[in-house]
Amino acid sequence: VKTWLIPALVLLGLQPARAQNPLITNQFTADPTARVFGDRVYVYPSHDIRATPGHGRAGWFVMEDYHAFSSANLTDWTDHGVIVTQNKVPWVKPDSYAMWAPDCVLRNGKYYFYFPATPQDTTGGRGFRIGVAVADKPTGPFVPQPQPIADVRGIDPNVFMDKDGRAYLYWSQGNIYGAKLKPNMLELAEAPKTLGELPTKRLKEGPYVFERKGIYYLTYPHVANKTERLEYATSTSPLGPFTVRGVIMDESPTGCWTNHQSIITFKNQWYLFYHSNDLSPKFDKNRSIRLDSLSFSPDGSIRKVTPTLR
Ligand code: FUB
Repeated sequence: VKTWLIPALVLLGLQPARAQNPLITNQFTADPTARVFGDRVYVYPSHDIRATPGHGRAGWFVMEDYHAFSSANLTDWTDHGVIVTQNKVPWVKPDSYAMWAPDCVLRNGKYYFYFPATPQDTTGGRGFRIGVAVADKPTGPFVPQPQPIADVRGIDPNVFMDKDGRAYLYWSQGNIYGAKLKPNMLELAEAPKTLGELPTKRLKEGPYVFERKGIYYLTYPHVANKTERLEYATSTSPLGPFTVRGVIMDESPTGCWTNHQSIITFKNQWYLFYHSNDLSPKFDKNRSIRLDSLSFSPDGSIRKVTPTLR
């Protein structure tokens, strides 16, 4: 479609078809956390790469850094380049290729980027820790903190900023945990707790919390059958107790074992960001981020989202 024709087609109600999903085609991307900062949507995904001899484990997730992307129209995306890389974070085990699902939030003019990785120092236990890097702009430069967050072990950090100014950190380690953050955004203000009656069987991970009309929504991928589907629970308080409500997106029609979500409102429309394996149909550890619009029923329940085709 000629660019000059687009406004006329929109006016006539004939929205031209424009490539949308997957959002990023110059690299593999997964676990998209979308945030609205100013008049743009920023997306902070994981960055899947392929293992090469001596670099990462073949057949598994291989992730060494994070890029940030932004868009003013959800169609044209700018790649702002690498914002955090594994061998420049003091506490991360070199060449561990385990920079899994991140998040980024704005507080008092500073951008706080939360990311999981495997540490050099495994005193007190092996497994993932969660770190923070801080910047003055959403695209960095981000300065990593010298140590991971104390008393947190797990993956998939998510930070929810409530309207009263309080911030909460959520993460997963078999179960989903949450705790209030101190105003410095770098330390827990209290002991972690579980969040209520979530599914007890099979893996659940990737917490993402948002609030709408006084209802707190805890969304998470859960392996209900073979692959992860996106489910949600609600509460009247950010740390629960949450009650399971239903399914946001069914299991992958293309067999992608993981999914991972974030939900935002932008220009009066709600959107679900998630991932699939569009650019790598035969290897589901090389994923691609997607988005579709999302809506609510009058009682506040989330209407199920069907992934759009490419
Ligand atoms: O991307 C690596 C892991 O796969 C994430 O941390 C999980 O949420 C799943 O998407």
